[in-house]
Amino acid sequence: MLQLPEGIRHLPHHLDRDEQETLVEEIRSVVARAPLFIPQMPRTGQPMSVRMTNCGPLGWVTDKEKGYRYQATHPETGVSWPPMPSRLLALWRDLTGLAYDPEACLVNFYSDEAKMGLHQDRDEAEFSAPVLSISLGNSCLFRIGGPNRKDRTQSFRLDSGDIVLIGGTSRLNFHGVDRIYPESSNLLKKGGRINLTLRRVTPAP
Ligand code: MD3
Ligand code: FE
Repeated sequence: MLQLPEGIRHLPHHLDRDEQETLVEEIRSVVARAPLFIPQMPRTGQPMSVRMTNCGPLGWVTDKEKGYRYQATHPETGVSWPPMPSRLLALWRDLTGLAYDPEACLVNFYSDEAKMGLHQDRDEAEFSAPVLSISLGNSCLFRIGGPNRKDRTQSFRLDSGDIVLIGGTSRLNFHGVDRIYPESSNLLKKGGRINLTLRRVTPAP
């Protein structure tokens, strides 16, 4: 595998099986309070194949009318997002070394057929803070390019328990998930993959 772009740290199998199981239980509690929704592309209303929810003070949502944004409440129930589990805040603190908390944890649920097209994450007002990504369940083929859509991309596999820290000059790089590898993990009994991304949304204090 070639070298990762500057600012990207991949920590393979950072979480052991016990920690992964506990996190999945905590995410199940989040989903019980904030059900998975089907995000829609701005303007077209085209549904994404990934289902989503959030925890923390802010959550990322998207629909046909209002497009990509962060908001404090669930788009369908109108209820505030559940709090971020303290072990996620502890992971953020330990791995980023930052004194301030993330504001959003986006929970992406991929069925074995789901994928996510190449995109940039630029709906945050704070790009100096890193994004912390946690993979759980089936593995995926992740792709990352540069700051322009036409830039060369490289692909690598993300397995259950892997963490990726995205910071520095890579924060605005294009990236996506090309495919899920069915039956590559037995963490989730019904298959699929969960990805958690912890983010700072408003300017850091
Ligand atoms: C590289 N999620 O939620 S996580 C997303 O696996 C998203 O669900 C993917 O892209 C997933 O927006 C990838 C790793 C990741 C997250 C944010 C990034 C990589 C990134 C931001 C900039 C560059
Ligand atoms: Fe992204």
